Amino acid sequence: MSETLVHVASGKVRELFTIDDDRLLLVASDRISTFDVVLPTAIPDKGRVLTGLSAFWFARTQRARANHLVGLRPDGRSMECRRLEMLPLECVVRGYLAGSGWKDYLREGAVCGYSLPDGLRESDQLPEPIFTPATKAHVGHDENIDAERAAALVGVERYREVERASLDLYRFASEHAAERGILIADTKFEFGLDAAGQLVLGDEAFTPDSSRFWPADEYEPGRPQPSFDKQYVRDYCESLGWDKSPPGPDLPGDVVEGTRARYVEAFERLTGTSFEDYLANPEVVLR
Ligand code: PZK
Repeated sequence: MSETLVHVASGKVRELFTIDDDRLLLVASDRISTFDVVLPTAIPDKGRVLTGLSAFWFARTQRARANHLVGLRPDGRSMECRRLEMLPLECVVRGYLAGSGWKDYLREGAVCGYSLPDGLRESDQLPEPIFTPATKAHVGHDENIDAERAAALVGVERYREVERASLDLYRFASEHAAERGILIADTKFEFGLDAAGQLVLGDEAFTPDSSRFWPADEYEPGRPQPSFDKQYVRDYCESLGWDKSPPGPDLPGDVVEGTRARYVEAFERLTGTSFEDYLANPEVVLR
């Protein structure tokens, strides 16, 4: 009855293992990255919060779009997934102007070929959410690309399908989150194809690592927004004058505790489930 897991890939803060020919195990660690550097100090339970949030969203969107979730392990940080043929595209939806979208807008008045109205401020809500695909960079940053280049990577029909699926998912989750005081400024999906060639949502979904979560009560366009989850970490790192090259600094206990509390708060607000109940039985988020 014991199980042999073969390690297949490492992300910055997650690990991927093979269970068998059809299934993978996606394990979220407690590691945290900031300014693109993984810090030496872990945030206890961060991986469980992110796995629980992904599972919550997968369960709530499965009728609209199939996803790779097969089940949660009792540890709360490991998700059994269907093995897919992943598409070579980062599927980003932006509802607000931040990050590389803001930079591209300042430089060219457009993001991924969408020209936007003049006079937008940093963090402004866009007239409507836009699909802004990017290439998967193996080193360094993903590169934003226009629809034509993205369609060349996956085929024009598949491109239209991932665009529609991404926008539908974003509208659903951003409305749910906004009602609970969290703005999802933007988010990234990865899709794959199942054995029958059907488009399936993979990776993680609407976690604070794949999305920008902003506290709605502090929202004020015209400046960068505080991060719902990582702001204490960023502020602490900025206070040190760290040059943002590795290795990153150790975090003091109060920053660790404050950050853990923000992750748990995001989980509880979005899922409506106490984190304690999740730890006792992770499957509560699937109901
Ligand atoms: C897959 N990644 C990225 C994520 C890592 C690497 N369902 C799937 N089927 C096949 N492949 C993947 C998935 C998913 N999800 C995802 N690479 C392959 C990745 C997390 C940790 F190390």
